[in-house]
Amino acid sequence: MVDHPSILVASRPGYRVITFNRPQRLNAFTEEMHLGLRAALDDAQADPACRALLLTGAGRAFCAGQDLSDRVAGSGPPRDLGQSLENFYNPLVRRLRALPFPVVAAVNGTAAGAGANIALHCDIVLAARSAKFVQAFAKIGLVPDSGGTWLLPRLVGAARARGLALLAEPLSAETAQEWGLIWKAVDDDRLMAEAEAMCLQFAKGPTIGLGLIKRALEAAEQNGFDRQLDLERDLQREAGFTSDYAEGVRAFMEKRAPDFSGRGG
Ligand code: T3D
Repeated sequence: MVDHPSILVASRPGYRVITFNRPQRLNAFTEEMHLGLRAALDDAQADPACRALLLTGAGRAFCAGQDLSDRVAGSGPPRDLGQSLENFYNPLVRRLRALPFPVVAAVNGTAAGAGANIALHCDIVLAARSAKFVQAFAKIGLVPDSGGTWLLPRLVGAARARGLALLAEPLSAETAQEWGLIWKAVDDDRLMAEAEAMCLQFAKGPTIGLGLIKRALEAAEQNGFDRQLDLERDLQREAGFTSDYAEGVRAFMEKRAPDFSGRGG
């Protein structure tokens, strides 16, 4: 299993915990960290026993976005930041949204810049009550990236998206919950226990069905009503042929808990 200095991976029954591990820099991303995360995601996706993922940060932050220490203007030509998005951030957030199993973010502290948007692309976002979300980009003259300009208006509406992006002020976990930006704010000392319990629940779930739910909701961002109905028909057909669906119905009729395998066929 991948273990990079800046990306720690722990295996649990049915799921993995990936921890951003550069606490002295509030887990800000370097190229090395991107490569470590990419390898950890490849590894998790290739493992049929991995049915959910938990993302969190070491120390007092979740992630402070891009590490700015090597972005200070020097004597050479200015860096092409579009290339950085093309090579690293865009593939990462596309990947997170497309993973065929649920991804839970346990936002343990500040999530800033791309770090905030990476968290918000996860399927379920739990945040410690002390955590904050900061669209920090405007403070340094940048545009919210990693899908931020797409995601924010969809999650919280145009007015709040504009305020968050243009003012770049920290938003508390509780307000984030109230606004519908995240699933839930939880007491700091309960965060990891709640996140792990949720991953365990997903790891015992009908994985193919859960992946199909993700696909349906993803497509709904683009589709009109009729197209979405057609997609639901197709995905329901696929779900209806899984052994987990048969088990789910059997368990319901027998008044017992289902024992989902997470496999198709
Ligand atoms: O460049 C590209 O590739 C394009 C892509 C860009 C994607 C992006 O994410 S751009 C946005 C980058 N991130 C930021 O602008 C956030 C910068 N950080 C902050 O605004 C604040 O640090 C926080 C709001 C996140 C937290 O504030 P606070 O007061 O809790 O902590 P602090 O004292 O500012 O930071 C603690 C240390 O972490 C400090 O180092 P020191 O003084 O103890 O040696 C600070 O410099 C360091 N740190 C925090 N964020 C970053 C960082 N070092 C490098 N890069 C960071 N992003």
